[in-house]
Amino acid sequence: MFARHCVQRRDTLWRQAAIAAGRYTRFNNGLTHQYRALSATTTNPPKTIFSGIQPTGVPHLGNYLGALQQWVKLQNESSPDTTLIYSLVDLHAITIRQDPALLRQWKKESLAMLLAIGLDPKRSIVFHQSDVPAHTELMWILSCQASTGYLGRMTQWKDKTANEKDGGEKLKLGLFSYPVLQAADVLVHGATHVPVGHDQAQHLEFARQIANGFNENYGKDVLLAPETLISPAKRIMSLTDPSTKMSKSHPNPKSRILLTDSDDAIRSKIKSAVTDSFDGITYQPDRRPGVSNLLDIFFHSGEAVETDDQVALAKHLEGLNLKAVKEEVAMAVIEVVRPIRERYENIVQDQKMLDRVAEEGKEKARRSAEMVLGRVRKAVGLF
Ligand code: AQP
Repeated sequence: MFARHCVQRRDTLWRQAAIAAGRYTRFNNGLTHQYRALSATTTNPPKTIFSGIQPTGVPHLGNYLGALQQWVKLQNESSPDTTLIYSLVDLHAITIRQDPALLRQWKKESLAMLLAIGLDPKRSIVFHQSDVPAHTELMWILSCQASTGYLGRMTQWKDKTANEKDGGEKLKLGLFSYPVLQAADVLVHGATHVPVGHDQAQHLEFARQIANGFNENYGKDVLLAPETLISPAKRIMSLTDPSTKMSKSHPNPKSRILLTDSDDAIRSKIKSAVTDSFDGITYQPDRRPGVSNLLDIFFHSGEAVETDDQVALAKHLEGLNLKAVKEEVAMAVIEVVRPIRERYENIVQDQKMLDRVAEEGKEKARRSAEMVLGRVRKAVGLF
């Protein structure tokens, strides 16, 4: 009875939030098997999808296959009453010192890139995180609940502090506490589902725990613990060091394929990707990380590949040598990147349109965040 009551209450809250944000746009599309769970029937409450990307440079193939591609898929395949909110998380970007002029430029370019990959600002709310102060206000309130012990055990924090020799003098508070901001990003919009790459799964678990802890403390169903949607392309690895993930900030530009790379650049980066000297083509991520990463990239890069999984793909490529496999992989990646790059080159020139999209996104995202923040303020006694 109690559970049923909660479901109905959430249903109403989601609907109210969706109406407040003007989310009942008509949208027409079929659903793939993978995200069938997200199709709202008349009996299910509407879903809210939220995700973000840091504007710290041109997104790479790992960002695309691990996250952005899913954002577009969700946009195109979700039921009409699903709300989609995608943020350029510039406040996360400054947890590491950024050149202000460069950050400004990256913000603009990243917005253009989100449109180039296929996000439609009429259907999805696309906005800069710092345009919506509710994110930071909720972060502060949640910071007063968050355990420093839990934050200190986060893998990314431990990785970043592992080699620290001067007692943490150089480590900044923002880098330690950004999972709280990430939790606020998601919770303030009442997100039900968060599509991310595997590296973000632990942070999402933290967001769920903080939401449940908050609700326990305040005895109310104020925050909603979201589900994590891990993309099928969980973790695309660096081309030069396949033991680490492909990343925007890696010092070696050959380690990643950018969504703005030319066909030749893609061919050359894949050609020089680190592999091994074992015979044949096999999918063994532990033993053959480089070759397996190329198979992952190939498998997730195209509908042309008609195999069930990467092991089957390796079998399919059995007769080829590594050079020929790299050429195949490069062709598949070029097919993915080329149309995005071409759209991007046009969109990034249109400053007026980009300003308008950012402004509209800001207004919609502010409205979307109002309801949860209002409930939280009331729950903790701020009004
Ligand atoms: N290599 C990857 N494979 C699969 N998914 C990935 N993601 C990032 N790298 C990979 C997913 O992309 C989304 C946006 O990531 P982000 O920009 O917010 O931050 P990040 O995870 O720190 O990405 P980078 O590219 O490595 O940036 P830097 O170098 O600036 O830290 C997330 O959903 C992430 O999971």
